[in-house]
Amino acid sequence: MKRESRAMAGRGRKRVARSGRRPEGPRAEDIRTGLSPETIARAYRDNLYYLQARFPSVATLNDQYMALAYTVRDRLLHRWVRTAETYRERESRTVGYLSAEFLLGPQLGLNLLNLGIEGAAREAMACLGIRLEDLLEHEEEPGLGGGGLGRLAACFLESLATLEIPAIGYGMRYEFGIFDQAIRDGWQVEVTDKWLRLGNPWEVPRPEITFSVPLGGHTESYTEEGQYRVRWIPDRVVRGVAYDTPILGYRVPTANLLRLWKAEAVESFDFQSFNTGDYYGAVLEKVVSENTTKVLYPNDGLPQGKRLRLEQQYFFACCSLQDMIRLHRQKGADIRTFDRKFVVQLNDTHPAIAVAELQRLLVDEHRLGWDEAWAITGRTFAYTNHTLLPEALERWGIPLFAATLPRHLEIVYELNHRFLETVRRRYPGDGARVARMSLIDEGGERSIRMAHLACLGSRGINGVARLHTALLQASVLRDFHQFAPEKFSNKTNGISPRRFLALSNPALASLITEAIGEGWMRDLEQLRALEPLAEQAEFRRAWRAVKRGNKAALADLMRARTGVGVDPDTLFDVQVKRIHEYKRQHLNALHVMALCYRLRRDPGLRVPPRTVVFAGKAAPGYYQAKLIVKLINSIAEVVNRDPAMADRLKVVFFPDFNVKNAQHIYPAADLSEQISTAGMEASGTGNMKFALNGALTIGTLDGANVEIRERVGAENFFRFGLTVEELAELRGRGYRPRDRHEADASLREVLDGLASGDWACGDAGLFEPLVRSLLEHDPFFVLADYGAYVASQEAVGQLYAEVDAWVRRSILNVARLGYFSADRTIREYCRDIWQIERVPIDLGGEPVHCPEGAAAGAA
Ligand code: NBG
Repeated sequence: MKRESRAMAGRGRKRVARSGRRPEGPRAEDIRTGLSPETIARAYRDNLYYLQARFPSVATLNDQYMALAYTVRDRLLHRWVRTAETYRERESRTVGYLSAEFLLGPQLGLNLLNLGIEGAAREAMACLGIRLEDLLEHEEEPGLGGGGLGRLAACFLESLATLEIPAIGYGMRYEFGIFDQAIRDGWQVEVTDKWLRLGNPWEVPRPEITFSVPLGGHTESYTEEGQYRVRWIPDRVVRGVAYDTPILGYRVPTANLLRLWKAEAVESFDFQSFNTGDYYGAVLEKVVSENTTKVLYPNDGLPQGKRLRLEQQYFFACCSLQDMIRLHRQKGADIRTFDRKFVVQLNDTHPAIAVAELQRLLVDEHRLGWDEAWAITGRTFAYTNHTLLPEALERWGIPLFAATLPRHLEIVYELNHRFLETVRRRYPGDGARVARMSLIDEGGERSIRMAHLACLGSRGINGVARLHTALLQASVLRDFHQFAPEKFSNKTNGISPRRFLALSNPALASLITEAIGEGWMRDLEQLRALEPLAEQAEFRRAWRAVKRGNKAALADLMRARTGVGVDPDTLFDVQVKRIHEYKRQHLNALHVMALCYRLRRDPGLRVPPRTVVFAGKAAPGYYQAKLIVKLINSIAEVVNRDPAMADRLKVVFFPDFNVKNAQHIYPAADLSEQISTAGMEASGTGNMKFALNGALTIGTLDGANVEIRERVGAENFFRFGLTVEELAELRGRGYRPRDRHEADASLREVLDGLASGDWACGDAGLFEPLVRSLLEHDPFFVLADYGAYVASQEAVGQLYAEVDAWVRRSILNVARLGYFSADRTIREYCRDIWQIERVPIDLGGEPVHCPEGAAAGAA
């Protein structure tokens, strides 16, 4: 049936071709590529019947969603095939973006937006009695990432496609993504994320694109034509199978490839075992092999020293490199020119093993000499560091590494030997430096420093915000920076304005577009044109109405999810991100408790009513973070039940923070909490998402906050807290958190209340570990910044009461945020690191998006 409809579409095309001109009147659209509402409706019905074997009167919401998703996917495939063809013909230089995580978020809405058929699809669905919104809400997002790092990778892919840059994203197709978070009795409970349960309409499996990944075993040396060679005899082989997802650019024909690897057994069923009655043994290999991509490690910014994690990293690096080599050699190119075709970006150290793997492939498999191979390897890679936290820098213990990757261990030793020779020559007699720079950490259990391997193998090394890059060069990678300063640069992160403004906040997007045109969607700096409008009362009124509407929508959603009702006219004070002590959700919590005490004491206190919203997942093994989740929920219990707080203070923990929920939260925030300890947050990107949606920031001078404040203007940003230098000085002097407790009555009241069980139904022991950590060590300087934070919150309250002044600042924040577009970041990577240029795709005269007017009532 399917074939028939395709053939019919083909016949139509042939007729046009033979007569040499198109039929008169509106062109007969291809059911798989046409963009008009009629064609979309026809294609939807076709998919429902022939792909899903369903008919409308029995179709479930999921069937409907799938039918529309397939309809949209067809339109992507068309662009995707043209893109792939063009890159192949032109042998375009391509970036391979290697990332253990791609936190894509829901696909349908963004693809409709980027195709320019949101209105047409809405109309098509309406004709069939279906609300597009219901389908969008139904979609389950691929949870293939845990936090900022994975989401950054997803924004980058979207920008790369929008900028028409040849790129392939490479990662893993985890069967279970980041866990879903449920809250029971105030505690986080992790629920398996079965995102593939109902099928994934966006991916195309490629069973014919597979690579073998050897693991374990030992090595043997031999001589071949007088050359010393090494052979790796693994004791296990896993197979990687490609699953492809098209990534469409905004209103351009470019659709790039995201290729995710799934691990499979080479032999999934052993008949010998089965025949001898060993039914378990018959499928053992399948079970063990598939474990490799079973689950995403949910540890944003924390290391995970598990064997499986090392296998995952090697698995996807190995498949991805083999695939790039295959693509490079498709047209007979020499392996020696590999680095002219591909530049490989390492997104943090998770794929850093690729450095040793490429060297192995070139030397052992492609028979190049060591030096020649190393020259190619060193020109291929570039490395982005995403964290300074020493405990988050990846290392692999030598015994584990040797047992898993025996050949790579030899390669690492050889690389290290040669590298340290050059270090010794450069710095004669400086043994301490040699030990510091070594790829091997000799202290304690000997381990491999993956960041050092990444640096050694890369021609470009970058941090993700100006402050972070400076600190990187001064601390964690100081020796490497001194050794090769020319390799270092900063690339301040950015976000996709399509997803995080146009799609998430359609009301604000339309207001902006009405005022300044739609050019901002591909050139975010154009938002500057909003600046003068901040002075127009009419525009401010409209701006405020949009925010009010978004807050009302979030209030409804929060009531549905948590049962807590909140008033959209209160100040929405929001902190959403992974739960981590350095991000200091507990600092925010202390302020809420203090505010509650004050309001109880002084019912006439003139501060604007607040709704404090938290959301975020804690790593399952991170006890203190989970206790912070419990603390927030306990505070919410107390505050929301207290009649004295009614209409004055509410606290909500919004469960299961993910991209989909985030898209409802950012547009509704008045105040964005970016309160990490200075020097700890590499960049942050939530800070940009809030500000782009008109929230004002309360924040420390950390990560990209520094640059955001500079751009929006210090007067439009609530800055507080110690700077990196002040903290260093305080550390040097000897920080005694107990002194703060002594000196500050408000802090005393809050911490003593917490310790005495005031916030835990009298259970004094519950939050004792938190209180003790704060009083005894306070490694993240919560108490040191407490006073300044409370004072800054006071200033927030005062300004919020002056409605006009607040709205004016909100507009200015948005107007000046253009720099933080991921498009700008990607342009910088292209120019400074990748040396890649755009390759426009020609769709042969077909419209790239739905022409104006074709979709009456388009949003
Ligand atoms: C995170 C940082 C964030 C940063 C993102 C993206 C890791 C290791 N790092 O501050 O903590 O915004 O990376 O660069 O997840």
